[in-house]
Amino acid sequence: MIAAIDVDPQRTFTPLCPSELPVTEGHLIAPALNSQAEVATYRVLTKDAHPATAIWVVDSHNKMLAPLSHPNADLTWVSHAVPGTEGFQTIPGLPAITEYDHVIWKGIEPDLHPYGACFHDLKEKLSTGLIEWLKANSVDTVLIGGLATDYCVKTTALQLKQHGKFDVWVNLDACRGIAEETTQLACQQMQEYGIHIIQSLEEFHP
Ligand code: VGL
Repeated sequence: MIAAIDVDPQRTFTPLCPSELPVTEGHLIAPALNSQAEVATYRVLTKDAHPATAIWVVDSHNKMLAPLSHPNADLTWVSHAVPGTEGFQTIPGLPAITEYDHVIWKGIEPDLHPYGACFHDLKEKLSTGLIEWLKANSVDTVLIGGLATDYCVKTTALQLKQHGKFDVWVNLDACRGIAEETTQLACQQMQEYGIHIIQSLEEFHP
């Protein structure tokens, strides 16, 4: 069975929320996510859900990406994806969350800042249950899109490959990255682990 996974397609990662973590064109991926879901049996949504006062929060963009010596929060970020704010909402054009087959919220603990959707912690000890849910539903192939390619999409794809042993496909047409250089590196790294990186759904041949 195939599952389509929409990784963090939230307004916080789009120009609709310029004071959070706007990713160029992040708000435009809904049609590509909807198309990839049509070739899958299941559709899963993951969402960042962060407290506004988490330990990794800084108050301006130029203080961001500073390394933290904390076991479960590696970098500083501005506040983003706070439940109850616009940034937490999914981008326009996606189904209501009740239409998905499964939903994962991550990052709710104020001292944890996970990127991947499979574990609550950076050390990958505390499962969110995503891998277990996919296995329980006989999923062997996952088709991933979302935001951002170079952080949460990359880490989710790597976790699904390494810990779940799924056949993993990342559909770039349904993703956008924060920065060009880290996005290219992320694609290289994913390919090294045996993940299929495809430009569009036409290249999906499970
Ligand atoms: C993300 C940076 C910080 C992402 C989340 O969803 O890719 N990136 N937090």
